[in-house]
Amino acid sequence: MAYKKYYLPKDFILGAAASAWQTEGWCGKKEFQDSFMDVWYKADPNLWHNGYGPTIATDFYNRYHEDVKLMGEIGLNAYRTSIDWSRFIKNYETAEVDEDAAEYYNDLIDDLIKNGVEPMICLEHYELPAVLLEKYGGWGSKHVVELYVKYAEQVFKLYGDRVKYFFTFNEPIVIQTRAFLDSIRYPFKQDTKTAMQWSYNKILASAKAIEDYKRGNYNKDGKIGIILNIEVTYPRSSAEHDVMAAKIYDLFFNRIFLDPCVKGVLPDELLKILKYHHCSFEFTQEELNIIKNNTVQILGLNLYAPARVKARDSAWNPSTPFHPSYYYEKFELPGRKMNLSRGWEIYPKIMYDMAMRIKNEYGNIEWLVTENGMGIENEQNFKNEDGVIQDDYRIEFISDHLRWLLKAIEEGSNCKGYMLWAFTDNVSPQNAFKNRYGLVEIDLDDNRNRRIKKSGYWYKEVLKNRYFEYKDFTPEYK
Ligand code: BGP
Repeated sequence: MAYKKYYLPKDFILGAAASAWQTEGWCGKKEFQDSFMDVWYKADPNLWHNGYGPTIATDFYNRYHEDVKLMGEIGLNAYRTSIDWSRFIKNYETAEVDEDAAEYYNDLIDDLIKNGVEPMICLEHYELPAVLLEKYGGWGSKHVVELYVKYAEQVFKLYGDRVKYFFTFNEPIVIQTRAFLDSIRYPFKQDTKTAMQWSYNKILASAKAIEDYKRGNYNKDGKIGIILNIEVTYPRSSAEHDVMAAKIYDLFFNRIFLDPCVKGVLPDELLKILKYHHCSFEFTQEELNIIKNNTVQILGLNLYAPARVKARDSAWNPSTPFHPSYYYEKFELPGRKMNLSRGWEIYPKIMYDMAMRIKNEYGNIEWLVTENGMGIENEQNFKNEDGVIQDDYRIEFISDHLRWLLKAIEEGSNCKGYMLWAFTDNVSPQNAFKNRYGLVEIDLDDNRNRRIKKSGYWYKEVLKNRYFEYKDFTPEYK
């Protein structure tokens, strides 16, 4: 098999990502500073794999110097994490900053910069303060939107001079979809209208934070965007009913955020369908103007797997509340390649297809792959005699996805970088440490000690040489 060299464009950012709640642990948090993730875990730790959760996580709060040093050694161009709103603020109504937390984030950011790693900061990676859920119903409340904007402003004021990349949210659709549409997660409600209101309010909150950021003029090189988990959506067939199913899926799970965040307008078709099913969200013209005038300056996309859908085969149960799957069913393509640990299809061409969509339908806006990666169970079985995990599958996964992305860039995509999920293994929602994602292992049997995996050494070489080698030919890649 012939191998080919794939070169990274000159200023292409090759980095890695994580979030506050998935790494930090509760150390340093005051008693009232629970986040949504914390109360979800506390509600029933048994639902979390082997009982692990955010309690200690990777103990990043105490070990960040060690981790940042490793990032520097590997030569990461950038590291994305979040600020935990629930930790950072002491009084959520006035947005009074918690000095200890502010000092910790300050030092983390400085340390990253000192080690040559560009910090990227996300303002919400599901870390909504739990008390705001209890008191106001969380993101369903416009008051919470205002509190978020006040909090965001404090972050900009403290770190905007040094942080050049801010993101208002990570995957803002996820919590309400799982909790209020699918009802598979805490607080286990089924309420479509609430789910839709959460989505809309987050769109509004994002636009308001962007407005605030632009007004503040914190950094002449600074940019602000949002991170979406948009899925490339393929219909089962080219038949009209399947294509329609895919269109509606795309509307509810992609365009609902993508259109307002990038184009400033909510899709009309979506509003019509919601009205028809009596689950429209509440909005005002003034809010729509704010959304229109404050679109993102950069877009982050988390790309893991495609969505494949078909028209429904079975009738809808009319006694259940409306769910977008009224119009579609998920479809499993026979023969598809799978990551069985996570249950996600592996289809690297999504990088290219998404890049082309952003180029052709979203004004070729500047964007980054803010997450892509491979979570694998029982990785300790892949250790060599020196104890180093031989994760060749991860190297293959990254290479294959990256080269599709590079092909898109050659064809004019405005993609500026690729951030692997994740730098170290960390805690997933409910799956906890089951599936390992990191370039660096967190050894739970050995005091959470860090050990670079084979993929970490490989990443280091790619970062140094600015190219990698991969098979010259696979059936679909031309
Ligand atoms: C993304 C989230 C991350 C991370 C990742 C891996 O959706 O932004 O926080 O968790 O998925 O998925 P999982 O942790 O479910 O395996």
